[in-house]
Amino acid sequence: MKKLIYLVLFKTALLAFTNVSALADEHTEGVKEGKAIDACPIKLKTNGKCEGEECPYQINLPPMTIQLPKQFRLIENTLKEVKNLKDEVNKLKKSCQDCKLQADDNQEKVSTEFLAPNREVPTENSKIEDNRVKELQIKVKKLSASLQNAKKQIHLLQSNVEKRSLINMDNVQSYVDSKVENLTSFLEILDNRCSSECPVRQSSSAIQLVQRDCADYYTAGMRHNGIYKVIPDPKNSSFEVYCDMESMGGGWTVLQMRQDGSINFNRTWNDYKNGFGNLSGEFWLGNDKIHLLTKSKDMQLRIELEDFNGIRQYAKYEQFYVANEYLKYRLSVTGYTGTAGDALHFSKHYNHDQKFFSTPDKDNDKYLSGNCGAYYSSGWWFDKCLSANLNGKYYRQKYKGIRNGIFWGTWHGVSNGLPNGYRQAFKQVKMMIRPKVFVP
Ligand SMILES: *[C@@H]1O[C@H](CO)[C@@H](O)[C@H](O)[C@H]1NC(C)=O
Ligand SMILES: *[C@@H]1O[C@H](CO)[C@@H](O)[C@H](O)[C@H]1NC(C)=O
Ligand SMILES: *[C@@H]1O[C@H](CO)[C@@H](O)[C@H](O)[C@H]1NC(C)=O
Ligand SMILES: *[C@@H]1O[C@H](CO)[C@@H](O)[C@H](O)[C@H]1NC(C)=O
Ligand SMILES: [Ca+2]
Repeated sequence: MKKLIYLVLFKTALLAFTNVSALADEHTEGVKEGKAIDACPIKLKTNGKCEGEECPYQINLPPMTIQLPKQFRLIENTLKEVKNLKDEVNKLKKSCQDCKLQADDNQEKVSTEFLAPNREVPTENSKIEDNRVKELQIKVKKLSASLQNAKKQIHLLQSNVEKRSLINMDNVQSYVDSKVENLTSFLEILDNRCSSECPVRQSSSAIQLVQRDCADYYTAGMRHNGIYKVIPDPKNSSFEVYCDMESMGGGWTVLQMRQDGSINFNRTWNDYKNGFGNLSGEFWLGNDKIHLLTKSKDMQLRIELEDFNGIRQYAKYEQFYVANEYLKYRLSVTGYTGTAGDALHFSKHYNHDQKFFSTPDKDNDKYLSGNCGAYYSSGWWFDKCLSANLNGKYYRQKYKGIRNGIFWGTWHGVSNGLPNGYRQAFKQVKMMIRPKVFVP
């Protein structure tokens, strides 16, 4: 019975086929085939050249609907994401082109206040700019190609959908995720490059010019002391800092301020990590922030001290860096000049350079029989223990007893000692940093 049906079916199909191919020329074949399929759901046709009975036959099945697992929605979403990424790349491309145009414009006129005042753009610079833009364009092209690739891969996946049982959805998902992540991080890099290489930026632009520290604000034309928001590392969030735009040429990011004793500096590791106090008054900016600021550019440190006799002196260090928390905020400080003396490198036995940060609740110091932070009630890069400590207690006048006040070991008269065992007190102390390359 079954055999008979197949035979009839086969014959009908064969008949249809021979009729069609007899009538059809190359041009109309598609249409006729369509009709044949409409008429009969199954169609047989010869495959290639053949002779007589030896013809191999091929069977074409009509369109089918296959229910797929709902995870395949992921692919759709990913496609959308890739599309978005591509749009972003195009935007970036556009804004980089804007950059180039602006660079060209700047050769003729130096206008907006956001342009670096001392950034002249003679032909040599513009060549460099040109090269950078070219470099960026190449990068963008590469990225586009990479995106295209990702798209192709996904299309391939889609067209291979019949073999879905062979595909582990988790693998597909993580593959696509990693691809998108790679592309995203690449975009971020491009974004950084573009914003750091583009001195002028329109507010309509997709990317904002990032102020990494107070020097960037100074360069952008800001001349008032006060609180500004900075982003030294685009991967981290922004935070506020106090900018000294008036002392010694301005552009200083203030790390620490002591002036009236209103803030207690006897604090925990966590407090020193995150910062404490009042940016308009006394404060410690915070070790994480200091790390980010000193990581983003080569920084110099300036320490200003004033005692209660009105004597003001300073210590400047050409290089200043604070490592991350994992490295216990290790201090790197070299290149002293100034009038206050180099108390951070006092002697072979008292040297704060390359020392870890310690607090009353965390002993990373070189003092084996105790915790300098607890003993002197402050957080600092203690050796064993100190020739300088700017986070000591704020005394309003000279004091006696344990030397736990603000201390600078090379201050005039300190080595001779004050009469009757008194210790020096400081009225004002300030620590601030500025990029090495900064030109006021
Ligand atoms: C993403 O980048 C990493 C490191 O460059 C690489 O090992 C990985 O294969 C990349 N993933 C894809 C899907 O390209
Ligand atoms: C510093 O803080 C610790 C812990 O709160 C406390 O025990 C110690 O007395 C404080 N030191 C001073 C000088 O206030
Ligand atoms: C911060 O310090 C400034 C100046 O000393 C003061 O005017 C302001 O009230 C302080 N703010 C807070 C929240 O303590
Ligand atoms: C920067 O990011 C790291 C890691 O996410 C975090 O531990 C650190 O606290 C952040 N720093 C600041 C200043 O937000
Ligand atoms: Ca110790």
